[in-house]
Amino acid sequence: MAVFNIPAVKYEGAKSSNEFAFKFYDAERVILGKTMSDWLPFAMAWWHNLGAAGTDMFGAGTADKSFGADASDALAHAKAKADAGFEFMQKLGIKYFCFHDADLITERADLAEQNAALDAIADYICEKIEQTGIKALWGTANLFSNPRFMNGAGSANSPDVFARAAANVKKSIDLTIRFDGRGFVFWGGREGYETLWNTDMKFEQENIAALMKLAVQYARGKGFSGDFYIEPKPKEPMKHQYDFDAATAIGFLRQYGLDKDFKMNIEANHATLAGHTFRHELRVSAINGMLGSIDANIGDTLLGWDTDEFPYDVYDAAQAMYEVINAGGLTGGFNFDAKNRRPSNTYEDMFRGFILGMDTFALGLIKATAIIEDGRIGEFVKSRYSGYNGGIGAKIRSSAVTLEDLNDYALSQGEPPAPESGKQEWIESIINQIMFGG
Ligand code: XUL
Ligand code: CO
Repeated sequence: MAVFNIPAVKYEGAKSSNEFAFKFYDAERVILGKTMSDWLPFAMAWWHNLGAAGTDMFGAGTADKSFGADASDALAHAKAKADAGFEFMQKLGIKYFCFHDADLITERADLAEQNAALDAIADYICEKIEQTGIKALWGTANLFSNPRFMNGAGSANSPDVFARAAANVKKSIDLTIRFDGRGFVFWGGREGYETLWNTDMKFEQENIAALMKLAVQYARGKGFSGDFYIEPKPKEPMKHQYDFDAATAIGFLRQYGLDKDFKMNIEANHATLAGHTFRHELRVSAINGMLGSIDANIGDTLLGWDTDEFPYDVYDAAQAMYEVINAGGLTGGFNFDAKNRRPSNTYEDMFRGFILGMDTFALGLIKATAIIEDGRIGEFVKSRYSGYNGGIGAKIRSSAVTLEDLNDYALSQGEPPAPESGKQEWIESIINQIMFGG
């Protein structure tokens, strides 16, 4: 029996006034040699979509996420969530989901009981995967909600907590493999500190790396060939989190020899919390060969926390897609780590959120493609560096000069030619022309 009283969502075009239709996301439309659905492997976040009921610091939930089950019966509720989730993804044409172990079924304190409960719901989810072809984009272990992880997981001062975190990672890898996942995420929500007075930062970072190494060894031994991801975030819940931003996380991976197995999972709202743009984090990841996957959402410039809103800003999405296209696409996908606003509390709103997000990224893809095909900006960027194509520039690029050579060159040439305009305003008006010129 269907949970949602909404038919499958179809593409109807920009003029459609059907609120349950896509205006821009046309899965089969070919853009730059690939279909939209290949460019945009969308994923549903199990936790927000099937779990988050609108609770905030000031009040109880507003949405009913029982999906018709008795929420006190853990397995019945978990199955109802799975039923709702697969129906929802099928109706939207979404092929992937992302999950934490703890999202799948109510957590038990006892590890053996917890693992048995996870196995029971995993059997059910595997049947759904078999029936629908929908699978995991990535899995992860929730190493931040339970009070046992209050001092961290990999970074915990207690080896017993470290061991429990490792056990949860092991189980989450097993589930990810069973769900045919493309990747496995580490988001270090409690891997950081509240005060340096009580913290051995070096010790904690070495231990986080050790946990990641153990995870890689185990998963590779089980035949997992997907990517591992770090999902950087600078703060929240901790005052300072070690995976502050992409540059920091990449440095960490290189320091501990993890860079061959890991890439970045970049979340838009985490980028802005770190004082960067979403696009900046994508560029840093891409130029280091580590752009893996995206948690697609948006923050609010007036608020200082992770609001996890559905992305609606086409200008922002176009910039993101410009980076993604230039990087050749993602090996991961676009996970809507996004939730409805608290007053958007109906089942219909779940659809509205995804239609908004999918259309926003479809428009981003269309507009970024237009910017690339227009060519003016790409050409201009190339021409800005063209001085390096020959002469002294080519020698600098091929490391064929010494500092003394450059000194001699500078002496002989006199004052360098006047610098040329960076033409930012011209570029920005081209962007507006392409975005809004029809
Ligand atoms: C928290 C966040 C997480 C990760 C997975 O800010 O983004 O949901 O995506 O643990
Ligand atoms: Co996220």
